[in-house]
Amino acid sequence: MNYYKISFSLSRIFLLSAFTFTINLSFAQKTAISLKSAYQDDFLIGTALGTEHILEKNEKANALIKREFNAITPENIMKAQVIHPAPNRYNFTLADKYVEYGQKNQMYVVGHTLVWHSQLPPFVFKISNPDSLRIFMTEHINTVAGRYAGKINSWDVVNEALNEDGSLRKSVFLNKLGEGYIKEAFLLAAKADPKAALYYNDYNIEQPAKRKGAIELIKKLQASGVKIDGVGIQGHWSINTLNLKDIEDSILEFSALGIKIAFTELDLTVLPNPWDLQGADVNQRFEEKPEMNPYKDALPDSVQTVLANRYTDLFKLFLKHKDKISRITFWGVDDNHSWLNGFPIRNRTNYPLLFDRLLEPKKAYQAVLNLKIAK
Ligand code: 9MR
Repeated sequence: MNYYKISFSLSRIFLLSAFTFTINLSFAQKTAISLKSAYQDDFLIGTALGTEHILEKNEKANALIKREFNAITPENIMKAQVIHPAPNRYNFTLADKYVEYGQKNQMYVVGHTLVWHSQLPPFVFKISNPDSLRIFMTEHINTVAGRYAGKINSWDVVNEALNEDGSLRKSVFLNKLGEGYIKEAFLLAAKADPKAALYYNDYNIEQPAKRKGAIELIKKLQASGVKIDGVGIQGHWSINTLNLKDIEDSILEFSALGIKIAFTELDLTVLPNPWDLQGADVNQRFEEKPEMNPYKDALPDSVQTVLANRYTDLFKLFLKHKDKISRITFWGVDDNHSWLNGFPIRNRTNYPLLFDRLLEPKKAYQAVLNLKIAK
């Protein structure tokens, strides 16, 4: 082979590999440019929207939401306190916009939440007799779920009805209506919006005692003929205490009930938690101290890596059980928009999500995406 032939063959090899590289690149770009496209055959990928997102105030955030997510949950604006502030008075402005936003962007629209002991309008706590509370709950579900019937894909019908030991939380609903209120709520929701998938949603229900309580609750509902389509495991976890075994056991046990599992409010706190506080009981708040806010200016690369690794572990598990999982929703769009900057200690700088404060993807984002690109 003379010099020309060799160089011709070499350049062919070079061209060919450059071509293959281009093909690979465009394949990766086409199939995995975003979370929602990377995971399109597995489960929905959602985010919680705040008012600023629903009103499309920030162009970059808006583009990010549309690019990355195919499911949305309203972080606060459908809670009774906001949507039903006074007897017979409803405030649908933001909820209407939220539902429109989901529809115009072909997103899976979640309703959050119909019955919750927290973020209730003050008048509910003044109701003294059971009949009036029942009327409130009935009208609330009929009006809210009824208004968006056919437009909401799934409702968190009852939120956080359990204590950590698996017993029923002594909420205003349990105290006045007895445990039947949960069944009543599901029946009302099914009637008001027959097409919506109906979920029970709670935090820490991956942990054994509370999980047992949730399973009992769901079994009772099923035994009485109530439609329940899924369970929402919120997923407010920590990079230091993430318990994959509990999560996997929960996926298996809940799925054995014949319902879907959604991870509805996923975030991983990176901040110290000396009281071993877990979950999302919004009544727990603690003192602000500088040592409790160690990453005030930036997240060190080492912690960034731990966060990425924890998310990798989680998404590997989710993929392993993708047939049982309907949706993974992050509780916020970016680190700046996270309730964990204010809970359980106010004014901290937390980094629990996949996008940073400048709305740029973090190492954890790439890690979650890589699980799909690498295949
Ligand atoms: O993220 C929400 C935060 O902005 C509110 O102040 C808080 C009030 O209760 O609720 C937060 O969302 C909660 C969700 O609705 C239910 N599960 C726990 C979430 C975190 O507290």
